[in-house]
Amino acid sequence: MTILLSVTGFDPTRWREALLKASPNEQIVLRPASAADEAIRYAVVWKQPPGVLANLPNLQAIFSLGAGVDHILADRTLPDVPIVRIVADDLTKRMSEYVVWRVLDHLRRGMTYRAQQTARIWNERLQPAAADVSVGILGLGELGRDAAEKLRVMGFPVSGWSRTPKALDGIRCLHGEDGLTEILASSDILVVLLPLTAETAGMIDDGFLTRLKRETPLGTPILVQAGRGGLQKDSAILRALNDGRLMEASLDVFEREPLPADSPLWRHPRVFVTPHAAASSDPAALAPIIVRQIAAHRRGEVLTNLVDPGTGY
Ligand code: NDP
Ligand code: OXD
Repeated sequence: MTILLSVTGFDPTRWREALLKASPNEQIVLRPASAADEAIRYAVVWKQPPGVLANLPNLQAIFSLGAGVDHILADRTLPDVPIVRIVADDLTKRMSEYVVWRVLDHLRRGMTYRAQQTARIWNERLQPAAADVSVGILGLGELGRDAAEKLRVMGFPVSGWSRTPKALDGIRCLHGEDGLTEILASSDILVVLLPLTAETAGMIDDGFLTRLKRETPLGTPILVQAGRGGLQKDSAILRALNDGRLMEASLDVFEREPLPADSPLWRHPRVFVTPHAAASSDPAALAPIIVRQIAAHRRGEVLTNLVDPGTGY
């Protein structure tokens, strides 16, 4: 049986090796494939070039190399087969580490103290307690729920926002348009862990940023964005930083990636940039999960972590 591996944006070698290590008897082919298209039963992809999956008559499922699937669904020639996304402890823990890291760094005035260190300024800043700083998380899925729980344990009052209603211990759960208004108006630090879909595309715009709180214990609100760059208008975030609607931002994702060298976000003193690295997909941890799913499917078991093409996540 043959698995097609189609990857854009990074070298697929580590994935190929990890897939083969987890399943030595499979044939893994890279596009352009050397094997006949009829042999290909499964595709494992990250940002596959459009059309690559269109003419595989025996394709049974597509696996995303990450949690998000917007990169797959963007292909208008996609065949009508199930799409499976990554849900894995390894990925979830990495994202929660990023969120806790960024939230604590903002809480403990990391940006200010780094600037003070450069200028050799000894000046202790007002330090609110975690209990006095509310964190709102947009997206209460696999990643948002874990981050919410870890922040709650650290003493932050945490709210979360999702599309459908939720009930989570110790977390204020909001949904729908009224829920969005409430979470934007009440969060001191806003964390975004939403998928990119038709509903969420471009939502972090001027109007959204104007709905944020005016004053917080840290000054004005702080944005931590690790969902997808397509959710935001980079220029709107810059305007909000410059006119004081936002105090600081940690951005892991951008409208265009890699972030263009001339983007003012690179050199903004109150922006912390990471290169879409909040939760990297680690081949050694994730390839065995994909291979186990493929093996189970071949035994006739149902696939899990399926994407709903209707909602787009
Ligand atoms: P899930 O599918 O588990 O969760 C998505 C959450 O978003 C759900 O709570 C869902 O609501 C909510 N949601 C979706 N659409 C809307 C909407 N229109 N309004 C309100 N809430 C909405 O995804 P994950 O938690 O696993 O991952 C989230 C995203 O994180 C990925 O799609 C990907 O884009 C991004 N990501 C980024 C990484 C990085 O390194 N920067 C790494 C990994 C993922 P409901 O619960 O009601 O369905
Ligand atoms: C993902 C990502 O979706 O790495 O997993 O962005």
